Amino acid sequence: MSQFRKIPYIPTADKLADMVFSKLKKIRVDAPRKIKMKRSEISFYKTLYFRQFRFIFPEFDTKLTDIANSFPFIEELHPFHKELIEVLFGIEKIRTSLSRIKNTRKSLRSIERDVSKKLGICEFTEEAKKIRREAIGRIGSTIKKLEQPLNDLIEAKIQLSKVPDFNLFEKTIAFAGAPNAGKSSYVKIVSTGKPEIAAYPFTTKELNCGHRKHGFEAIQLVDTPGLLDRPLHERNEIEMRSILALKHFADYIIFLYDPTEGAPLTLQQQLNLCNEIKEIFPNIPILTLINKKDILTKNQLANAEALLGKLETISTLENNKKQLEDIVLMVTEKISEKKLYVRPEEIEKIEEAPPKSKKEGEIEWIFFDEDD
Ligand SMILES: Nc1nc2c(ncn2[C@@H]2O[C@H](COP(=O)(O)OP(=O)(O)OP(=O)(O)O)[C@@H](O)[C@H]2O)c(=O)[nH]1
Ligand SMILES: [Mg+2]
Repeated sequence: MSQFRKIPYIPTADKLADMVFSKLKKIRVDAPRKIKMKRSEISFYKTLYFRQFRFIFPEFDTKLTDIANSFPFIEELHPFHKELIEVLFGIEKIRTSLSRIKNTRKSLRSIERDVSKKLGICEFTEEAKKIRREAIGRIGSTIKKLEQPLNDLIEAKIQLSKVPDFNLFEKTIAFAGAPNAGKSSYVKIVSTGKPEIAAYPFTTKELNCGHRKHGFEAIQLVDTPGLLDRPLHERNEIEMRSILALKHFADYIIFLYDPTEGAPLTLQQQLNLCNEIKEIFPNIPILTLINKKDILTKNQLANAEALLGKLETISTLENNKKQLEDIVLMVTEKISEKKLYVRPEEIEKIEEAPPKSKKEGEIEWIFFDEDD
């Protein structure tokens, strides 16, 4: 599902220019012959420059086409990815970056037409050199203008590649709660997932996914970044990853409360958070648990129960694996069979016109030989 990891290398604008211009040195023609020196010199330079341009333009065109085509069609993405792109970068921004790359191909074709015309009629060596210099300058600054669009695509590729490969057909339990509540610990103990665990809040910044077998089926367990007690519109990009994962993948949510003293959110704030989740996702069942029972004092537990009601207490520690597994099993059995994911109606691909025998506007380079 994560097509973003398959996107090939996207160069920065400088790197792209380097990649093409650095190959120019390898394009050579034989030195002019002495007998027809005067005639040959201009012929030599024209041949050389025509060869160079015949290489440069198609090379940039191919590279830009590859970059633009390597990015998945936004219309065809899963709604989760679409919303994530919207939250992280803005869909419009990505679309604009892609169309600027495509438009640059047109600009380069226009430079190509221009330079071919000028070089074709030029009669003096100095003039040919000037035409080449100017053309290289124009190509360079046209590519330079792609700095921002290319950087945007590189950033999008990096960020989106971090999203795990969610399986849309597996029953999915997502873990939610305040930072430091023990979500990653839970997922790590009961699944193949290997999220990072640390004694400070906001350890998890990306979504993590683990699996475990349940009879003949596999269950998906999703670890999410911690959430704060604040309304949806104030949530940052990291929290929005959690919200979108809950929205698009969770068949069941396990919400963990952390009533210990060092918890970054008070119990009241954690309760508000849980209520907010219930409100946003009224159709996703939630199991609420009190975590860290191994270090809870009697007082802390009594206070927690006074506020939250009598909830099952757990500790997300390896020595309590059995209880954690039993809870997952119980929740899994409550999840009804998954409906197969139906792709949104295939939106007609906006494809470029099929190539004609000779592309419109394509220059037919005239090959000058020094003997001509
Ligand atoms: N004593 C005790 N410590 C726990 C328990 N569960 C988690 N911890 C500790 O609490 C800290 C946070 O655990 P994590 O699993 O990283 O918590 P998290 O909810 O994923 O945190 P964020 O990624 O920041 O949202 C770690 O130091 C864990 O070792 C528990 O049941 N008992
Ligand atoms: Mg975590």
